[in-house]
Amino acid sequence: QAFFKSIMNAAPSSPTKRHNKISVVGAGNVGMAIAQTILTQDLTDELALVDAVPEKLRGEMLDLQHAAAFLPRTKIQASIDYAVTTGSDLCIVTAGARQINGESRLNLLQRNVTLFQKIIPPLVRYSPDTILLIVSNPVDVLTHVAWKLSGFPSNRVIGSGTNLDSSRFRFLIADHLDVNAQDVQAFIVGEHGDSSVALWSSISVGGVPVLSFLEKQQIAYEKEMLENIHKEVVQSAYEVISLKGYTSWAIGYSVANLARSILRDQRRVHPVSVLAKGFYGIDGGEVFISLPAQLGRGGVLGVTNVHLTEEESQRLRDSAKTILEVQNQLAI
Ligand code: 6V0
Repeated sequence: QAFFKSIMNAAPSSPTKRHNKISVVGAGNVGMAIAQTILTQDLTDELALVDAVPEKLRGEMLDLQHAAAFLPRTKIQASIDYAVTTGSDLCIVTAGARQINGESRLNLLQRNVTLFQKIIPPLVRYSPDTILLIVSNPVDVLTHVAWKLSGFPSNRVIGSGTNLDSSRFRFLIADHLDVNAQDVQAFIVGEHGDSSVALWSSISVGGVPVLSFLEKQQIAYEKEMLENIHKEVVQSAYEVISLKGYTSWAIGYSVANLARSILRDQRRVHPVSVLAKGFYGIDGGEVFISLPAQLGRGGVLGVTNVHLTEEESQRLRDSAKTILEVQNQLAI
């Protein structure tokens, strides 16, 4: 305080921007990549980390705090006690059980459901107005589980979904056409996983629709080439995991990008997992699946009415069916 004695009569500083708090549950590879991207991008005033392993959690907290001299000012806290998340505007869940050798995907999922039964209720209790952003896999089913456990309206429960798949897709298209990935508008929708759907009909680069441009110019393109780009997107997570053991940086940037749209009310459109019942002919149950959705301070503000070809909407409905089949086998 002594440092400031001479200017103590100055008008008290009034905060001009809203105070934000983000909590990240799960301080593993993905949670920490998200945390560090959020910090470097100055997206929050407070960051709370929660994990089940106290030593690792404290180690991660200290390691980030020690970077304070190089970062925008952010209060960083961590605890195994959910009280640390009190008053969060956004809670990001990345906690997940690891697959045991020979374990079925369904068994792993059931274990993650049990985990969510411990995680979601305290988050809701300490931050009743928060927005939940689910990242743990299988993300679409677990977003549905989180929605059920939270009792929140569906606009406040979002899954990171195919936001990452779409950025991989944009990178590959940009690489192929030798343009900037930020100029490529392209969406992968549906399940975050093997049955995802590439929306070829709506891809544009700098506002130019790609497929109709190629057709008008009579530039031959092979449907197979397009399918291969999509296959590469589906394979890319497996490839990164087989090479480095997990994925982290791209999911970190992708989730920070969602956090920015939500907390700064950017109203941008992202392919994320939302309650999709009734959209694009998806019926037969309450299912969370990725659709291009507008995100802002209220969470999901709407789903865009993008034109889908008959083949694309059929694939989307099939993708929803795949998720529902898994979901229906779960005990929540
Ligand atoms: P990790 O490195 O094993 O981290 C998981 C963390 O969760 C660990 O630190 C655990 O201690 C912690 N944890 C376990 N149980 C609890 C609990 N009850 N409460 C709090 N914390 C707990 O895994 P990693 O970080 O690599 O992946 C986390 C999850 O993200 C997995 O389910 C991945 O499949 C998923 N991903 C989702 C992606 C997406 O696009 N949606 C992308 C990448 C990974």
